[in-house]
Amino acid sequence: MAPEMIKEYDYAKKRYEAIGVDIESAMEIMECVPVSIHCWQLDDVTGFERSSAGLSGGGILATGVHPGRAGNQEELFEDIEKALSLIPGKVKVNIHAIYGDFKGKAVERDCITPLHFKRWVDWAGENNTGLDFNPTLFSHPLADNGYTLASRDRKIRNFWIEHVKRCRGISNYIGKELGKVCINNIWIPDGSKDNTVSRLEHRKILKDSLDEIFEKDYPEENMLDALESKLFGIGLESYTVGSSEFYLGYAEKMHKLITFDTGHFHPAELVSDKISAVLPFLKGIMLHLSRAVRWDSDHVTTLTEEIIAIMQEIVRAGALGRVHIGTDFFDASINRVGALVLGARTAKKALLYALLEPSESLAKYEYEGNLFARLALLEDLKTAPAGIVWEQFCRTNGTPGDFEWAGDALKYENEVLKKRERNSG
Ligand code: RNT
Ligand code: ZN
Repeated sequence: MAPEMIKEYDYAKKRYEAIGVDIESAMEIMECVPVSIHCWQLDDVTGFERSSAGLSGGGILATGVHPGRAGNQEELFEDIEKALSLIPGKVKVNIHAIYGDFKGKAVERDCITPLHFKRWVDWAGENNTGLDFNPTLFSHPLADNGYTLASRDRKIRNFWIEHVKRCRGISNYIGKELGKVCINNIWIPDGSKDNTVSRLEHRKILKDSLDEIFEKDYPEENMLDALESKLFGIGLESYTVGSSEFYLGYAEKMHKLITFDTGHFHPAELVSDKISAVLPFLKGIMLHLSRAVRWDSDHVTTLTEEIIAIMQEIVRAGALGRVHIGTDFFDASINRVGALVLGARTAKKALLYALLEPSESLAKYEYEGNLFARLALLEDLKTAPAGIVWEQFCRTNGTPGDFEWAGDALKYENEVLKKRERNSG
């Protein structure tokens, strides 16, 4: 370490020690907690199906025509490896069923097998990362009429039930092979643009479909099931079958994880406050960190007060073992690799910030009813030297620090992304 870095780090250490925070133990925890980065930021949720025309339907949308989208497995691996080199500490990679190794063949979604994901498993093994998984219930003709698992049409429903069952099997295979749990997160686009009268009917159908999907048990050390709710999607403004209440009820009853996507709630609702509300009842939580801007739920995650509050709630609850941190956004208008790295670094930075909290003093003030002292400590913490500790975390992991990594991402754009054939979108 350069002498000036040592000096800065010692200063930060003393400053935190003075308020009862041990930065070394915060760093140790940082080394153990992975962030699951979503691969679909790198290709605008296009995937590798032969017929793939890109993201369509389901009320989600990637906007922008920035050059350099990953167009095949090699390019995607190349981009993820670049991202890994710029994200300090442990990472998992979150993939979707449409990213299978289909070798140019048309493989229907109700026919995918673990073999289609062997390449991912080999790659993850070589790169020492875990993988998470998602069935893909959008961008498909059988998802075009608004309903998949909640469809009244038995044929449509069966197709998607089979798809999700296979995805659970694939997640089990991935987790077993890698020796790291694979979370299979189910999000469905089902809903309607306008006033819907059969609300209960579709929800009962969804419940029955899920019951059928979960008939088979897999070892928990290999795979865990998660259910992701949503408030609404574009073109699906009036009715969402998989609402928050629906999945909370289901997850509690069936011992599943709930996925909180930070863009999937009313703007006045806070995911940070939902964490402690569901932990007494649920098996665990998967987080999709994103940033909602007006009607879009998928802007790049930045270090907002809410992202910090989410991490503080996890740390304060001692729930790092039950809350799985991941990102989920799509921005096709800027350097895609840089955007992914930014979101992942932010998630980790927020976690570090939360770990640098003098929990004993704060709790003591609260028990004593000294609420002024609690407020003053929380306020002063906002300008404590967390950035210096973050720099150290980057350095010990051989990763560029702040004000350096973005230059690397830009260089990669100039040297690699801009040279790709499909030069826009
Ligand atoms: C959509 C959900 C879902 C997707 C991915 C692609 O609103 O957030 O998680 O973003 O499955
Ligand atoms: Zn999501």
